[in-house]
Amino acid sequence: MAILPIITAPDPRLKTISRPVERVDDDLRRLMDDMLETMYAAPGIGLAAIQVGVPKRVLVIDLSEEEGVRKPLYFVNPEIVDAAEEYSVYNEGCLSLPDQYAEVERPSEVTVRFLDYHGEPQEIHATGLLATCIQHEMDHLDGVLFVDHLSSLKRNMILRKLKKMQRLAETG
Ligand code: GNR
Ligand code: NI
Repeated sequence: MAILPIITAPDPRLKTISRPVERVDDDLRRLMDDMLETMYAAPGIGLAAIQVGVPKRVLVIDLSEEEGVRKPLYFVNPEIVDAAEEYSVYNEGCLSLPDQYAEVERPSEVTVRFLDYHGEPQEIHATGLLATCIQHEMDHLDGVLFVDHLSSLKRNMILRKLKKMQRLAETG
């Protein structure tokens, strides 16, 4: 397994619409293993393939809180087949927008259809943080970042802060 570099904004690759996966094979499982290791190392609770530069409709999530107990979830070609009319607000972060956070409103519950690690079709009903995280990751598959849900004023403030931090990190 390998830890891959994570792409950060304003890299234009983050705006890519990722392509559906045609086959869940060993190459794809290797990518999912590497994504999971990259996510744990970051650390983060989710990661979409485009964040490591691969434009495939693949994401990994692990919300387990207990130290040393891993409960990875793998989603290939995920589709939201039902969403609650109720919304909930979560203070979101993103590994592609390091150290930036903002409250984002999303449907509080979603039903998601996808292929698992073995290519088997699955359907889950997600609530709470899992529902939020799945929607955040699925946005990445369509080139959307959490700041795209904010007013342009808030979005530009965050993107400017990020650029300033990146500049400071470069000049040391
Ligand atoms: O690690 C992450 N935390 C997080 C917190 C609230 C809502 C969404 C997320 S996902 C994020 C990792 C990431 O950027 N995934 O794309
Ligand atoms: Ni993200």
